[in-house]
Amino acid sequence: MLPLILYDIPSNVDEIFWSPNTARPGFVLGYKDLPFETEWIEFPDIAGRMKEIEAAPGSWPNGGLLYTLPVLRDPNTGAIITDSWDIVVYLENTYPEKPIFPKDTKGLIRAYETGYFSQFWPPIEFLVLRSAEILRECSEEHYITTREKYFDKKLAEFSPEGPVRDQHWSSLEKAFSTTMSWYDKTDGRWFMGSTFSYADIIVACQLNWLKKVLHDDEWRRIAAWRGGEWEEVLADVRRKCNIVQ
Ligand SMILES: N[C@@H](CCC(=O)N[C@@H](CS)C(=O)NCC(=O)O)C(=O)O
Repeated sequence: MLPLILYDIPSNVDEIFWSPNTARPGFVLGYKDLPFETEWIEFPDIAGRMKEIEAAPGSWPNGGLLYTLPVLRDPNTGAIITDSWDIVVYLENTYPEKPIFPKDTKGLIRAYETGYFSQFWPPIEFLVLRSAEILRECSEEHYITTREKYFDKKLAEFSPEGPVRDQHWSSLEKAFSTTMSWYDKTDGRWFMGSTFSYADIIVACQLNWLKKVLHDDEWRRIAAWRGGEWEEVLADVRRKCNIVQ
């Protein structure tokens, strides 16, 4: 089997996915033991390279058209897929061993994903601010300019320390406690009890993002919630998906 190619965005932290969008297919590839290679593309180069390989554009949360990563190319079938959800569905259909949507839960997990993401929208400007800090110089400018345009404000106004930042922290805490209350309703380790699924990968990739972009003391603050439970969830899912870094 030829290795699949995952197109991802580099950072100055380490050579592994930081973005939750690209991490999700990355974790699924790892979980399914599928060989893959990463092609790293800086933000300003995404559109050019994606046009070159004839990948379809993705979209902004407001619906605007934009070339986005992740994109997956599978040289075994010739498929080129844009968007993390479409990629993981493709992987599940093409490589069904070790299912990530067990017991026919694709629709339910899709609904869960929407609900889960909506909780992380209120503090998004804080998370974007921190994400900008880990990008390499050539991506940083593109990232900041496009996000300032999207949110219609300067980066310095995204999450200034004081009441705005405090509000972001309380919405983050609320998002995590809501998620934990969902986990608490099942009996096993995973979102679906004793059955591992893409729902756990969604949660872990969000944690992975925060751990990579937040300052150390900020991540410690999250890790301290519920006696370190989040750190454990992340570690468990990473292990399950053979993510070593
Ligand atoms: N819903 C999409 C979102 C993808 C997305 O927004 N990707 C960002 C990187 S994390 C991107 O490529 N943005 C391109 C740009 O800002 O120019 C998915 O899950 O794949």
